[in-house]
Amino acid sequence: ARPIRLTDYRAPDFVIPETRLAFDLHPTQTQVKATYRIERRGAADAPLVLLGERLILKTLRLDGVEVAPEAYALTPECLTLSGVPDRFTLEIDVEINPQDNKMLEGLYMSSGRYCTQCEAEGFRKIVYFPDRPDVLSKYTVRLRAPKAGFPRLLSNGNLIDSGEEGTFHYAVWEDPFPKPAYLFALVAGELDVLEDRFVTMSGRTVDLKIFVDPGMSARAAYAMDALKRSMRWDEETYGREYDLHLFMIVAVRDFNFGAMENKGLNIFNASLLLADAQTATDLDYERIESVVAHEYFHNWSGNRVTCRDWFQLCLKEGLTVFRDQSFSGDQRGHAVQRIKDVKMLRARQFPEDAGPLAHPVRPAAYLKIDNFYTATIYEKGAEIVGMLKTVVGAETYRRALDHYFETHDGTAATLEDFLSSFEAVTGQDFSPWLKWYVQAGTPVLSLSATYDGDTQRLTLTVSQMTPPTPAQAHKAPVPIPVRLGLLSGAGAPLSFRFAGETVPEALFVLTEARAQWVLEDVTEAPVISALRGFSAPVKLTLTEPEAHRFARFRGDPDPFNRWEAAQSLAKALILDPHGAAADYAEALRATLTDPTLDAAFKALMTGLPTEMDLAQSLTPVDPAFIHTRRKAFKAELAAALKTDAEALYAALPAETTFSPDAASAGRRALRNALLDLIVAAPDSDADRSEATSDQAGAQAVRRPEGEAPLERDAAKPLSAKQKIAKAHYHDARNMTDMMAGLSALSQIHGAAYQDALEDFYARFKSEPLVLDKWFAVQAACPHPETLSRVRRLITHPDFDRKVPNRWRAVAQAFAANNPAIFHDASGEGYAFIAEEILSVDRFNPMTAARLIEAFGGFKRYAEPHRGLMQAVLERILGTEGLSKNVAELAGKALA
Ligand code: B3K
Ligand code: ZN
Repeated sequence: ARPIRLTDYRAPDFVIPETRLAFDLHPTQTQVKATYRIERRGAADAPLVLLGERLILKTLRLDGVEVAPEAYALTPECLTLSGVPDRFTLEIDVEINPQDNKMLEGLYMSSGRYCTQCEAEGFRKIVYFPDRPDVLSKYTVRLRAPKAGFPRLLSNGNLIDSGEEGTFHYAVWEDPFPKPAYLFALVAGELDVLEDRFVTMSGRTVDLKIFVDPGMSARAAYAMDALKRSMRWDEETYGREYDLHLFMIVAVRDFNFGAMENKGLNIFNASLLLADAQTATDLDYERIESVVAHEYFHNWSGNRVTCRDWFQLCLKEGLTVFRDQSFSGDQRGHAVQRIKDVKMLRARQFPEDAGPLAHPVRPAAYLKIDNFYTATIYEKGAEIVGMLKTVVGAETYRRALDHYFETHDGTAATLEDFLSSFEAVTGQDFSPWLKWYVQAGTPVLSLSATYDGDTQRLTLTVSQMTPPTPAQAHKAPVPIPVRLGLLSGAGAPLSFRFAGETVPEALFVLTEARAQWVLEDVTEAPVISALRGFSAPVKLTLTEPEAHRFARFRGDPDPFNRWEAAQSLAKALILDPHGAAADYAEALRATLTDPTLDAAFKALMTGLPTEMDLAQSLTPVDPAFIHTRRKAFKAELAAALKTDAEALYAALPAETTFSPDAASAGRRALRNALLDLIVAAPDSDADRSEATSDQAGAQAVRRPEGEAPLERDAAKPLSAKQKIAKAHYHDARNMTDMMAGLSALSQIHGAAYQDALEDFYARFKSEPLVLDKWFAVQAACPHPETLSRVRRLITHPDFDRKVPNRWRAVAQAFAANNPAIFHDASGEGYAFIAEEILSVDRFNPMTAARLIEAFGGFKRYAEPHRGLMQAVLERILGTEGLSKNVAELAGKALA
């Protein structure tokens, strides 16, 4: 297959100002009739090329006259008409089969309902069209279906007509805003609705409707609340008002990813929309809030101003992620939000940028654009917008964005257009920022300091280097904003003079490969607190005594750097085979007992770096060493803090009434983080007998299928921590606490865990979203027995590969969240995931391909992992009938 390249971009030869679609919905034989008004813009002899896949072409009429088969060319991917006039009307009738569509792209059925997913290239699976984002058209859509079973007929825009035809009915929708085909959507079926209203800043009333499975509308209340807050926030923060009279969201169970911003008709994965205390965790609430906001914000950043081509994907995604992160920060607190966002960036984007799948935020070529909905495009893209805001300041940023939205409204724009808006309002040159978009790799920022006590001068020498990445050997410097402050040796803030002013901190921007910054009036040899708030997505190296990190851990006024200091200390101590936890425990004790810090922040401070985080700091990666060392360090930390943790835990009783607000969620997060620490403590002498359960589990891997787990053979008394975890689970009044209890039990393993799993299943077997959690917790359990358990889980009657949520609950949870077992030296974990990828690739390549990432960094691993992972990738790549999606990623991973 030939890659698509950015440099090959050509403006379309034809535009389609008007599109009329008529759907006669049928599970296996849906008839689609399209009528386009077409105008030539390119060369007089350019043929009209329409894209279409898996369509049965019925008729083709040009200006009302049937086109003879010899006048057009048809291939499995396109329909070409030569010698067409400069202006004409084209009518196309096709037939499609939604029920057979298990790739969940185009028009498909989910739980007996019709729904669509068009981004990026799904519209061509509905009807022939120039399916590219720079062809914007005004849509009028007629839907027709039996009244029975399909009482709701929804599409984009406003409902302009509806009526009945015997046992059938129809609805006609008109979207007044020209849009690219990827934003088209329809939904038909039986749905309950939760309704509300929003009055916009100019006084227009917008009807808000959230459609869900019958009986579930109460669970949409939180999403509705989040939607109204998002609408208000975008008005207040960006001056962006909603533009239609109606805004609809539909929840579906079968969805390849999170949600989709179709104009006026967002479609969501039900897992990111439905919530109540009994079925959703605080993390679910948090994600619902941010995804509802994200999709809503796309109405401006993505829909009103869209992308010229898919290479500009980050124009809408990076900007919209930055907007949703700012929103969440305003709703829930910026310090905690920033830490969570950076954790996510480091967990997903940094490894991507350091491995064979590294690509620029604006890639130069692709085989399947689906493969580029990556952490780099989304998260690194958001970081670039954040840096721009940091350097120009909040007020100028707002003016630049106003300029961007006003200048490009109704058009398909590029990243250059985005940067020119900053140039327009500042008069400065922003072209150096383009390097962030076109260069892959995470820059390394090195900092060293010399202090002269006589002159009270601190000289900082800074330099940057971006490592080579595939197809990019040499990198130019990028602009790096560095927020920096100083602390005294005792950990108190230390002001200094810079550029003639005495300041508590300063913002420097490194634009060259190296620079020196001189800080004056520095009254003592300071502790440096650099890159505050993680002011740039770089890896900072700063050689300094351990005591400096402890000083920041204890008292950096910048909460991000306080957390960062703790994390970097923990990382160093865990990876050092002799690292001891005593000092770390002291500093954490001070944090946990500090009354000025909020609970959510303390919860984050209590969490140690994950095994995935640690893997990034060790070459070659030895997953078993990381697992063992982390467990040992955590046990030592937990033992040192046992009394405090238990007292703090007891002082935070479970709340009897549930509120999803940030403060309540923060208290639950802290209580659950304490539980996690408590169960990590080694057993006391009285509980020693329990220690055998680990060994029993290890043997269980080799136990013949169907035999009862060994640990259940003998009824052993529960250890003290098992009792705590068990009580936590059974006393839980909400899903957050229940899952925390279950996951604590999974860490200890043993009979109490198995009992809780059975109890959980019995309670929630008819709640698919909750059952996903039941599968996921088992797949992520770091006990060796999990290797055989995942094989049993895929034979469970509730397991279904065709439902992406359920499949990910096992496959993704295992491959991404269970490094110790996924990387088992036997290679069984790799083999399991390879088989899963290949099974799902047969019908849903987009979803299957995402799991290739699990093998992406194989070259960084020690043997036998490296060789085993390589063999698995080779086996995948050598499989006959492999999709383009999986082939592209597996091929790159091996290159
Ligand atoms: N724009 C969609 C993502 C589409 C993914 C297609 N493979 C959701 C979002 O980012 O808001
Ligand atoms: Zn998005």
